[in-house]
Formats: sequence, C-alpha cells, structure tokens
Amino acid sequence: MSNEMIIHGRATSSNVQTVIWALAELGLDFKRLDIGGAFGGNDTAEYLAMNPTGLVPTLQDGGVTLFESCAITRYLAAQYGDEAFWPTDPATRAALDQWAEWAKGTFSRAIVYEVFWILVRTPKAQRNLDALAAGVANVGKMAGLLDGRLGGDDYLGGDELSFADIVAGHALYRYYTLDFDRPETPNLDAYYERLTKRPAYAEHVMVDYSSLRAE
Ligand SMILES: N[C@@H](CCC(=O)N[C@@H](CS)C(=O)NCC(=O)O)C(=O)O
Repeated sequence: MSNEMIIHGRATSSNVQTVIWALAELGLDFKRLDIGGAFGGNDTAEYLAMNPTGLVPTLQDGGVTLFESCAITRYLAAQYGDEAFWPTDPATRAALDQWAEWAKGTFSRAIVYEVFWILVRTPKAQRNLDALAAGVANVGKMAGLLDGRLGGDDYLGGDELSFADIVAGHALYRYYTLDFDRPETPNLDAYYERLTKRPAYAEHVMVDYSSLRAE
C-alpha cells in the first residue's frame, strides 16, 4: 500500500482548494490529479469506488480514502495538525467547528450557488437577476455575521490559523473577486487580506476561475 498523499480534483474547484490549502498549511507533500470538470475521470468505476458521489475532491492518504472536503479537512487537522490548528479540548474545538460547519454548509454554499453560479456559470442572457439580488442580499448578511464573529481577532481561534479558517476562508476569494455590491465588513476585509498574505492561500485558493465562465 502506498503512503503517498493523493488528492483527486481539479485546481479550480473551491472544494478541492479547501483540502489542498489545508495540506499546504500543514506542510504535507501531496500529489494532485486533475479530475472532474473538463478533465472528467470522476465517473469511472474506479473513482466511484473511492467516492460514490462522483464529485471532487477525494483524498487518499495511505490506506485512508475519504470524500467531502470538510470531513477531509477535519481528518487532516486531527491527524497532522498542532494544538492551534486542531484543539484537543472538545469544547474549544467545537466553538471553532460550529463556524466551520456554518461556513461550509451555509455561507460558502450561498456564495457558490446564489452568486458565483449566476455571475460565472450562467450565460449573461440567461441570468435570473431577481435571484441574483436575493443571493447578494443573503450573502452580504452572512458576511456581516462572520465580520461580527471575527471582531479584532486575526483568525477564528485568535492568533493562529485553525481548521475552521480553512473552511471559512477558502470561499472568500470568490466572495471578494466577484463583481457585486458587498456590505461594509472591516473585520472580514482585514481577515481576507491576512489570508491573501499566506503563501499557501495565494498558491492554492487564489486560482483564476475564468476557465469556468459560461460563454
Ligand atoms: N460537499 C462536497 C461537494 C463537492 C462538489 O460539489 N464538488 C464539485 C466541484 S466544487 C464537483 O465535483 N463538480 C463536478 C465536477 O467538477 O466534475 C464537498 O465539500 O466535497
């Protein structure tokens, strides 16, 4: 059995970016395979045996095979993270995890499906502008929640990056680079600026998504 760390998934996928940003922050060597989107390869029997959802990412870490980006991030954090990245105290960790869960299932999902999907993945003539306006309002409200949670802290856990920042921070590249009106969120703006200064974020999350644009 190979001990190699392999991540299956195209670099333009925000869910793949979550995982490879985590891998890079943890200082782990990995190989990424272009799977999904225009590359295909996620509907083969071999792939579906690893990940029955047929989506990306999938992680192989020696004998461990996992799908779902947030579950993978938690696994990597628990297996390889230090105390700041994955606190051992359950209550301390859960206080971060509630934001990770919300960021993944609610905030990032709204950014992707209520704004990104309309502005990037839908041809201009087919865009539902009412749905876009509702999505922008919803996402802006959520950005305000995260702004309030951050306050003056550098990261969700205080001074150091944790698994929760990986889950909350990865979608901010799309949030801040899409062309739509955002509310004033000085704490979130500073947080995003801080993330962009991290080499692993710049390399693995700030990835040009113009190839995903609908004609
Ligand atoms: N909940 C899943 C969602 C995975 C997902 O939706 N992946 C998208 C890319 S972001 C996908 O596989 N799309 C089909 C494709 O790229 O072929 C996760 O977080 O891993």
